[in-house]
Amino acid sequence: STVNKRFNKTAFQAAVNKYLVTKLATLPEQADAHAWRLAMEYALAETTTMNLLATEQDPKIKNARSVNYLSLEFLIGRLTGNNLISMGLYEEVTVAMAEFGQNLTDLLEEERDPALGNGGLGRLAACFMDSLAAEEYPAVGYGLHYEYGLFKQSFNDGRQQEAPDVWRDETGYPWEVIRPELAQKVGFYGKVEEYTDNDGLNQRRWLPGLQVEGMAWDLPIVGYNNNSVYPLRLWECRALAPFSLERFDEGNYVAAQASHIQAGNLTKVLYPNDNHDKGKELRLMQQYFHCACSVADILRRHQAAGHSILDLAKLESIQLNDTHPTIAIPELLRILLDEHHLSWDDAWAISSKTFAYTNHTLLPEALETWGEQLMTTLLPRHMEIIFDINLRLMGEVAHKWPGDIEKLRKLSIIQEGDERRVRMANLCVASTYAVNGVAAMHTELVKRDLFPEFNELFPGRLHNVTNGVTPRRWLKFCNPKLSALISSKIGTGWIKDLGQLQKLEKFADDSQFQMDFMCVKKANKQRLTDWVAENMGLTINPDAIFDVQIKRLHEYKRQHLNLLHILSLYHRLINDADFKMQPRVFIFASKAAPGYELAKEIIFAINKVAEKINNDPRIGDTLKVVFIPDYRVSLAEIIIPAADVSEQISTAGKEASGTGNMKMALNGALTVGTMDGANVEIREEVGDDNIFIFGLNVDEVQALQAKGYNPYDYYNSDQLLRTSLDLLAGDEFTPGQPGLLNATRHSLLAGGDPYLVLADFADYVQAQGRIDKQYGDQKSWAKMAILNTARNGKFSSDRSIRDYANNIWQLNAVSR
Ligand code: 26Q
Repeated sequence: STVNKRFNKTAFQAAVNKYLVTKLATLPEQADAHAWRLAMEYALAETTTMNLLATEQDPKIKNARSVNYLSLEFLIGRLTGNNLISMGLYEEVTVAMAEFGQNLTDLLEEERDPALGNGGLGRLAACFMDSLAAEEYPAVGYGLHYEYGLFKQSFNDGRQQEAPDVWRDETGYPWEVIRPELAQKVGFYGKVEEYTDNDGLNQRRWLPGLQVEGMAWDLPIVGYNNNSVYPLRLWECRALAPFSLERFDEGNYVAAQASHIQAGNLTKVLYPNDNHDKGKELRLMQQYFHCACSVADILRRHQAAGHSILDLAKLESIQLNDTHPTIAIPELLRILLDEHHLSWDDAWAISSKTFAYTNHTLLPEALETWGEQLMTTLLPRHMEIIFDINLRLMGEVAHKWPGDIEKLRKLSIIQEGDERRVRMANLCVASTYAVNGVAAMHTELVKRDLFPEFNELFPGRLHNVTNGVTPRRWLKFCNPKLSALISSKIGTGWIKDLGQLQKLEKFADDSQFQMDFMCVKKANKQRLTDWVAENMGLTINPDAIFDVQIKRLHEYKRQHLNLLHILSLYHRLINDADFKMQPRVFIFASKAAPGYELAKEIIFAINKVAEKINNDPRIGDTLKVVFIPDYRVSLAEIIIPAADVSEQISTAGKEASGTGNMKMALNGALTVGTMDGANVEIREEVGDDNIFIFGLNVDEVQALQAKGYNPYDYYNSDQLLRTSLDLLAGDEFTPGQPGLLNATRHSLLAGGDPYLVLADFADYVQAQGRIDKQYGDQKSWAKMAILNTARNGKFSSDRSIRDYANNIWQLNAVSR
């Protein structure tokens, strides 16, 4: 039976009134927007919580194969608007709240973003949960209930300032529900003991020196237009009170004591590093805490449904979102070996058929390794098991390549050196049944450059699953005007079947449709213009080209290449009377990891250049630079629909996929990009005429670096480049303080320019020139923009999830 009833406005309003009083201790006459919003969310959450439980209890679900998505990050963004759309209640609730004198749009603007992720990887996990629920593939998302999400960013004289992100209200977060009966205990430290069991068999067991509690919080992931609600289960770490130590020796007691305060706070804060591994003990503790709680919960569900532990791999698949939850593998093995007393072969057969791993990066500095010392101290039994896995792996390697020491060294899970380290990616490839890259090109590079030997040793294990984005949030919800226009032409089927957007192709030459499409774009640009005026006190021209680069700040993403182009335009506008260009607004939004000095310097440089250009009377409206602070999901929802140009300019071979590229193309922006990540597939879909590709490809990048790259070769021979870069050397943008922006310039010259910014500069400037020219022809620009919307249906996360379900998880949808 279905829990979804037709919307009962009177009952809903009564529930809102009830929560105003019982949860918020206020009355309708006194309530402010904040209280109204919370009461509304509590009222709506009644339905999602009931559906969550009904889905969980459904025998069809209990007996179906399901996937468990393990991720340290779920960058979900605001839930209310999205849930209203999925529940099909947007219009109804607009009316019901209006009768209280409350405007739904304003109420939705009141919600803070749960920023429980850094960037692409975390947002991908959120899109995947949305698509799992939409496609009704039985699923549980497992993550951490951070008290503080990614830091809030502000600028102080152009420099990034970080402040803690408090995403939960003092009264709680209406969409989440605490599940005390699902709480778990998690151990750390201690020792491994050998003992003889009742059958006289030698066994090993771990006696932790410290225990903490994992409390479960469920967020409802509401299936679009169906009755399925799956949990996103987030674990919160709590100190076990009273301080309880089972068995310990003197040394471990002290270690445990010292860590106790920390341990009680394990889930206080999300690590703000993106694509960089800072091997901190607390981070490893977070990872193990997440894995221990999640694996225990998976086994609990499996056994509560009456299934045998021996059938685990038949019913459950565990997807590891990067290597961050890798310790789930030795954790499952530990439970199978030490608690269920399975043989190694039986335990391994189950574990290695249960886990699959997604790789999101080739950057060496982002590949996780953990020191043996730390691992042994924190997780002594897991370290033993990792050595056991490696012993067998090395046996296989020696069998395949007899006498080949080099192969052993490359494939070993243990990296030898001053201190031995555990390579988490090697552990994953050796211990899972499927490994995937996140875009076609990335997967090829994983096979060719990262794991060629593994690819030979385990043929067929490496797959590609190209990333995608949810069309509900990234088109229907964030761009209501374009959604309405699309639906007026091709109906609403595209919302669940994004490939249907290709039906728009036949309107690409239709003058009326072109005008309507550009009219929607203009309205979205006006919305962003108003936002910038209101929040930043800056005036921009909505008729200018909106050129957008929104993503984490990283050298490989090359925001400084964008900056160099801006400097070249500034220079030419001032010094070349013949130089003409279409008015352009360059829009940045980006956070830098707090410890990434150069990234913060690049933010500072962009802000200082912006300040000067925006106030230069010689420039006027022609060139503006806006760095919008505190980039987050809800800001992306305003910027993306307003983008004309999408900057995807990473050094070829460095961006695994990108997903912002998909979002902007889908919303009718034209991409200027390198042959990197999913840009390659976007080009394949839209055709060479509808995208601006520039720069070295990955083979050329590798060849140039092999022969010895020298940035001065470019600096000395390209006058525009030299002039642009040298603008950063003086006090042009920092009056009276010459050299303040030198860090960025230095990194590109004496610093060696590791990401080949100078090598790609000239071609980038050319591509930008083509864009400028193209925009002058509004009709043909409109056509190209329409074709971008029409031809990017491939990049729905529904398609990604079906690829996973069919090729990796062997999962069937279960409709309720
Ligand atoms: C690791 C160890 C310690 C602390 C932090 C980390 C850490 C945290 C986050 C390492 C990496 C990340 C995030 C990586 C990430 O976002 N990668 C992006 O994943 C997207 C989804 O597949 C791709 O589209 C992007 O290309 C990729 O950069």
